[in-house]
Amino acid sequence: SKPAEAVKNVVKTATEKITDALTPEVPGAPGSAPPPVEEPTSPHDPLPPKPEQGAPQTRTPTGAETGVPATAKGQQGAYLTTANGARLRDTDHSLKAGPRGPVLLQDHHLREKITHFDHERIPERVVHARGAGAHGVFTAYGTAEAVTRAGFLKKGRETEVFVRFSTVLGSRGSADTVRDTRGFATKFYTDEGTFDLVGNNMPVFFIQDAIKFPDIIHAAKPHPDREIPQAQSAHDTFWDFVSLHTEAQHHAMWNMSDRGIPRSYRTMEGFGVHTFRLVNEAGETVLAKFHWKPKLGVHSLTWEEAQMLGGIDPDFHRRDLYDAIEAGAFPEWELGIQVFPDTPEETFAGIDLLDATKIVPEELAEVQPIGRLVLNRTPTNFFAETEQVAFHLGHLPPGIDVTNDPLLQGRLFSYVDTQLTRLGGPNFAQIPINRPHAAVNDMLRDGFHQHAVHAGVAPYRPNSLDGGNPFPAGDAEHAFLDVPVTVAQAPKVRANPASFDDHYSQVRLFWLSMSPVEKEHIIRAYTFELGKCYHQAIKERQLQCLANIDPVLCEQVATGLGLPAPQPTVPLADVAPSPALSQVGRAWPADGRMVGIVVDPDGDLDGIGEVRRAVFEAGMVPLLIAPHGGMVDGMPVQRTFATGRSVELDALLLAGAPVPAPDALPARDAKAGRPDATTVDPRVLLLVEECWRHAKAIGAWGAGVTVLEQAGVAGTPGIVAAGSGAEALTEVQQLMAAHRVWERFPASVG
Ligand code: HDE
Repeated sequence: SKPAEAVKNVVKTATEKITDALTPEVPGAPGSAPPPVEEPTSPHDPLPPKPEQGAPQTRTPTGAETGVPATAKGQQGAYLTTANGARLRDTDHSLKAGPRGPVLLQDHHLREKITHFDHERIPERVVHARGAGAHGVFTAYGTAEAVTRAGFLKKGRETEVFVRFSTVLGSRGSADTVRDTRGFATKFYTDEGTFDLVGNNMPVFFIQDAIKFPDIIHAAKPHPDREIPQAQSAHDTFWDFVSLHTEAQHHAMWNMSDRGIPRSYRTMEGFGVHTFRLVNEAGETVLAKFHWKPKLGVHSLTWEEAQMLGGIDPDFHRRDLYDAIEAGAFPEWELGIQVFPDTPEETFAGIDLLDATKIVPEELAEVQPIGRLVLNRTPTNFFAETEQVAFHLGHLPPGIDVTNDPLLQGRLFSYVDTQLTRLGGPNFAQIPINRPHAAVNDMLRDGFHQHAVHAGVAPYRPNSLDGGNPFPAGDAEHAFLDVPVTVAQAPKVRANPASFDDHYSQVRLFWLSMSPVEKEHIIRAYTFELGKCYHQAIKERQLQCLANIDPVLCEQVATGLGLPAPQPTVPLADVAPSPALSQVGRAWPADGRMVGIVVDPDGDLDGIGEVRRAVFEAGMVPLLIAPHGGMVDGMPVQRTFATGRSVELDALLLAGAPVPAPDALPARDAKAGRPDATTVDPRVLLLVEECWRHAKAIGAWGAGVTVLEQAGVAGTPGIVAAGSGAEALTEVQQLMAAHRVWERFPASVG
């Protein structure tokens, strides 16, 4: 069903449902099911599938609708069976020669169960191993019709999609919030064939030519001897590569910026990175770059939050995506394109469009919206869908074609190739999540895991035995068009165009586009990452690169490292900043933000219910935080002082000043030399201190105001001491539009 309808049909608002999901089971609390009293023993059918779990499991390997319910490939019937459907009496005891005897080789159930288990794992992706996926719908505005013949971009067309977000460097079990690039890969199941837009949350890449991909990845992955560090770029081999291959400097600075630690997958931009070629009905072509713009704005974590989350909630981004969709707070993006004339030079405003280390600033070429993506369904099974989904740059519908970008050209080879090992053979397109929604009539046959039962005898062309089928299609039948661009008569060389040698001007452009606070974060990130390197020569070489980008940046990082700042070896580029690159200075919607409300069950509870309701009404998620679980004044507690940490909150409201239990954390305050602090529970003070450090808005009323005083934050920017809960919330909400209270961060660089 359409997302809008789905939203309307839920009785609770999305954020009410998120709050329910975050509420531990408490008898009587809204949203929590009563715990099962005893193990159910009377046979009944498997649990029903989640609502709206239909495609793509309901497609055949050739794309036809089967009408088979999604569960058909999963569990059926009430009774335990073998893989072959024979019902079983016992799955807990091996077949033995007497209760104390040896296990018999004839125990086929034991062997089947253990053999299957032994082979449950497949190789993780060589990059982007850690990910989270979701289904959704893409609706085209029709604004791209003039430049592309792609049917799914025609006005009003709705196309099912599957999106997989990922980190790049870490293994499957690594933390979500590490400093890294994020993958943003979208599979559009169009009726003219699947289109995979396999992008990242950064618009540039480390290298210009795919032949260097194994090199950069070998350098960035853990060191081969000890296999550490996991999911990190803060180590010698990464900075060795980046400082020696200076084309990587631009992408490296994006990673060192706040873009490297997104707040949520829902608050990331996405970029196709390469320039593509679009072709319309008339055969006219343009060059284009794809952009995803998140409805909620572009937000990041602070570095300390990211590090804390690595321990407190390593699944933070995966959980956030799942909770939001399950609750009906569907994440949304607009797809946009920058369009450039398809000239023989393949440049725009002097920028080489085939160089994936370059952007075209939005101020020079506007991002024109062409459609809307809504993610509205979580996967039923992580392995079947998120793990087995296989993207490929060559999955293109008619109307979208590739360019000669040497990075793109290499990717066109790599993505199919890697699936052969990862998914065990050439038939991965028949795995349910990968099945096209367009009818398939190929001449590919046999191979491991062949699921189709192909009829006919003549999988070749031309043939006369299968009635000539399949037939080639033309324009009238929407055949894919390899745009007949002229290929230059040129000598075979292993070389780049000269324009690819400019490795610094756009890094400087990015740096100059940052606000002071974002610059400060970049300086700290470089200082941290290089500080984690062992070899001084690598630090010095990277400082040289920074000097070529900006002397102030270089000096600040050099000071942090305790090394001299070198002079630039190239003239500093004269570039105009691109304000669109900064995340600071704009107002964003508050939808789905988390607001913690600290309550004192023994104190004044007046007005808390209204504030909680007002948070819901503002489209945000309230989390009640109390000294213990259960219910407070008829409201369920989502977090206790033991389970709640500041990092999952976007703002904090203090409705009380809970005192510590007499035996709680004894010697702490005496040690800190502030005996007066014992009047407020130190865990609440920690919450306030962290929220303050991470530049979150904090509001208090009633007894809560004393907490501000005891935490030593009263009267500082972004702190609201109000007369009532309603007043506190209103002011906090205004502060939240800027995402953070940026003034609180020191910014030494103008
Ligand atoms: Fe990838 N990349 N890549 N990459 N990439 C893979 O394919 C590769 C590049 C990106 O959620 C692999 O199925 C080469 C740029 C995403 O399943 C592999 C080069 C961009 C994902 C591969 C690049 C990306 C991958 C590993 C240099 C952004 C995850 C598993 C030319 C535009 C997709 C797989 C998912 C995955 C190769 C560079 C994005 C090995 C050779 C540039 C989002 O085929």
